[in-house]
Amino acid sequence: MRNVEVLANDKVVANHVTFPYNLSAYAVGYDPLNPTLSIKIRVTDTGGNSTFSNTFVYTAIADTIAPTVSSITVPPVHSGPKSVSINFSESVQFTGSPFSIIGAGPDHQFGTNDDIVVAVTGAQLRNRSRVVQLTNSALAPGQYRIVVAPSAVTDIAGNPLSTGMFTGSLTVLQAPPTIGYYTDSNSDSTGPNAPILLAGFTPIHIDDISSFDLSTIDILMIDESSNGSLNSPLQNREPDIAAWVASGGKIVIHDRAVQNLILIAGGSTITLTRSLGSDLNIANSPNLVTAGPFGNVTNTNLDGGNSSDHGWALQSSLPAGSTTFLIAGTDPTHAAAFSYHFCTGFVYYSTIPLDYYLDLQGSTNLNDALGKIYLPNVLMFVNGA
Ligand SMILES: [Ca+2]
Ligand SMILES: [Ca+2]
Ligand SMILES: [Ca+2]
Repeated sequence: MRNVEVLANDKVVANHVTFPYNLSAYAVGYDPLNPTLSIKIRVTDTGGNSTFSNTFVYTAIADTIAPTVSSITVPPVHSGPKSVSINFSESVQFTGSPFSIIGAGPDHQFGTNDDIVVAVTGAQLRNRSRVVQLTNSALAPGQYRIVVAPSAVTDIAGNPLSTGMFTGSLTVLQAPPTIGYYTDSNSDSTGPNAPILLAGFTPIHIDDISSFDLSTIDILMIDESSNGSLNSPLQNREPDIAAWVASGGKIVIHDRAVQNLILIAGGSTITLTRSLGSDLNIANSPNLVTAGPFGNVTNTNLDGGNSSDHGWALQSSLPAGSTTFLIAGTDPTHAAAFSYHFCTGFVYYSTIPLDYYLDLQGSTNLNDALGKIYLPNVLMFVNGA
């Protein structure tokens, strides 16, 4: 078969050359004195031989039903939706540039001084003219109104959308922050995935730290699973990671080696001692890590691990303004989990061998306490820091 045509009153109104030949056409040119509409199909083969279907006869009636807006949609894009689509009840046409987008602005109210006019630079008819797709600037999270000028949009018969101003609204939600995680010496591990999801964030598994683009994530989480030194791919990225944190990045480190990982985040003055322990205790109570939205870390529920911590930082060596959350053993000068600002960035560091428990190799109690309470609390805290 070469093509299939639809004829209305003996005029070709649609023609398809590809399977499955779903044809549609507008019954335009309605004449109230002669409302009869005869429809037939013509099929032509590749040799040029054609045949007609039966003729179907209908009595046409004028379209007096005004079009309506059935929905307004935006694609879910992390960087802020573009291309607002206005979906209509039927095919429409418009003249000029009748579409505008108004943002409610910081006060979340329309009609106030901080309202924002979003640039609309184009409007295209899609899906047999049932959709108008706007070309607009990216929409930051917030509330918006889509405004259509009066009478500027009509159906094909010329019935206007509305005699007044049409407005429809949409809300653009904040995309959840993304957390890139890398388990040094065991980069295949997906152990951090579940706690990150539980905390409401988007996990990004970093397999290869050597080429990873840090600008694509909000928080970098590094678990050192080696008891010795950093692997060379991570070592080679130290300057990049340090620069990223210094310029506003947030990093969460859990370090089995308790050696030089802290150097990647402005910790060169910190005095570390590597010593395996099984007794963690709360340093300052309450704090957002130990009494967070996912439950409480207590003086006992992280104890008894093999090990619970791999040592400590000397409290007096921590950068000015640090906060200590957990101590190793009962000596208050032995910080096992702490945070500090580094330039415009933020650092959370702990000597807990977290990778082991996120890979569910410890007891169920410890795996749960670290994966379902402690780490989600840490991530919420760091995200809000
Ligand atoms: Ca109509
Ligand atoms: Ca406003
Ligand atoms: Ca304890």
